[in-house]
Amino acid sequence: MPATIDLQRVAPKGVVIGVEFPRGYVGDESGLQLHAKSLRTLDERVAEAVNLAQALDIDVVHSEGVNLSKITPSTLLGGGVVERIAALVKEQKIEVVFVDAPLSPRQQRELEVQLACKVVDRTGVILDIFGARARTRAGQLQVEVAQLVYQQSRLVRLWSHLERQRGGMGKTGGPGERQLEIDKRLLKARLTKVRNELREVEQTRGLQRMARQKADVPTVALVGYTNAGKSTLFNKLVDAGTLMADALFATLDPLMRRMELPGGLDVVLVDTVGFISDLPHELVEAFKATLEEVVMADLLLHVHDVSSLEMDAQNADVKSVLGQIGAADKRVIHVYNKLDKAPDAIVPRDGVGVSAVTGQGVGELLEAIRNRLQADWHTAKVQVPASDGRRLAWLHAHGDVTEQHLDGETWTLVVKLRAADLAAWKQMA
Ligand SMILES: Nc1nc2c(ncn2[C@@H]2O[C@H](COP(=O)(O)OP(=O)(O)OP(=O)(O)O)[C@@H](O)[C@H]2O)c(=O)[nH]1
Ligand SMILES: [Mg+2]
Repeated sequence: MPATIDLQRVAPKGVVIGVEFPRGYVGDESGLQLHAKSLRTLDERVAEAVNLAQALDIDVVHSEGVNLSKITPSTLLGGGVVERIAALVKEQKIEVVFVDAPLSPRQQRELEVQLACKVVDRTGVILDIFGARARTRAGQLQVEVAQLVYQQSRLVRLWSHLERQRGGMGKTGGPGERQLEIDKRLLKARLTKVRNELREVEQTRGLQRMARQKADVPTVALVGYTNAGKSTLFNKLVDAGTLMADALFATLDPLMRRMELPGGLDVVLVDTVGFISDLPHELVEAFKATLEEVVMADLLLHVHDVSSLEMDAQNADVKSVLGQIGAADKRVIHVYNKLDKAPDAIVPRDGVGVSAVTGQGVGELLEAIRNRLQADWHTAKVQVPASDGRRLAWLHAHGDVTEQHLDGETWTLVVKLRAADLAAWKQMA
């Protein structure tokens, strides 16, 4: 997988620069668009950028926020800032400078020349994090597509895997063809190959999803800002062995477990990638497929971190991504997590307060999931002869039996059924 930053190396020294754009600025001549104004202050965004850099094992020795009064087209940052950072790079032997903004290919190259070190922008960093954390084939392929598309515009360096493949491709290009043209062709070929493979993987996933739908197993997807505690809660709920880490994006790919809710309702629980502010649009595109599980889910659990000072801004970011992938109108339960860390937090009435670590509130959450999934089910009181094992078994398999008692030779049951199952039951009777 192509990576902007070499993860094999031990903690390269880095500098992080947050950027405040001039008022009213919406993009530059290269067509790069800024995302909607963040609710975060410059300081908060710098802190988040430092977290991103650390997630890539960069040893951040300096970070700062820069207020741009005007845009310098060639380098984005003004000459004074560039000079100052260049001195720091030299003095501290900095290997990488992370500018937390969209840089045009030209700006990135020019900054690399003037700072005399590697320069990465927000999209590049997030792509690398996603790439490092991808755990399923589909996730890896999606990140690679996004990376290839990103690199197509900048081709600043060649990747080893492309070079390796070059050997097998025979003679590329006529004499005098520029290296850049060859690179572009290799890149395009690779993109086609990865996209094809991705299509195959997605087809399989689609088939699996259809099988689940046919079996009437509802899907419940955990969504939320990165680090909200989704994977921890997922584990608490299903006791599955998901990777957990106090790092950004510990989960990249949807991870699914089938589980039984108290009362016997089977669901598939899906853990998903953490959302983040200003998700590069390349990634929103690439992840539409991964997030398809979210789009197709019967119910979303939107996990919030009540201990975070940024809960409101994160909430807005998650809602914005849900809107972008077409999942804004899903049924959702708001889950307010990490109550153990913020015991005085006020849990909004529409939500459930939990601690994924201590297990507080988890029983209530399971109950809420079941109630929401069954909100449009019908409750029926039915009587079945005790000898009719077939129909009794059918009821238990398709419905949620909440009461039952045997009176002589007849079972009386109170059972919740989907509308379609109730109709089927009536046909059988
Ligand atoms: N104190 C406390 N810590 C929690 C709780 N839930 C999660 N954490 C911690 O928060 C950190 C992030 O948890 P994860 O479950 O990895 O978060 P996530 O939402 O899956 O993160 P991404 O996969 O990166 O989006 C870990 O260090 C957890 O131990 C909680 O209820 N209380
Ligand atoms: Mg996770």
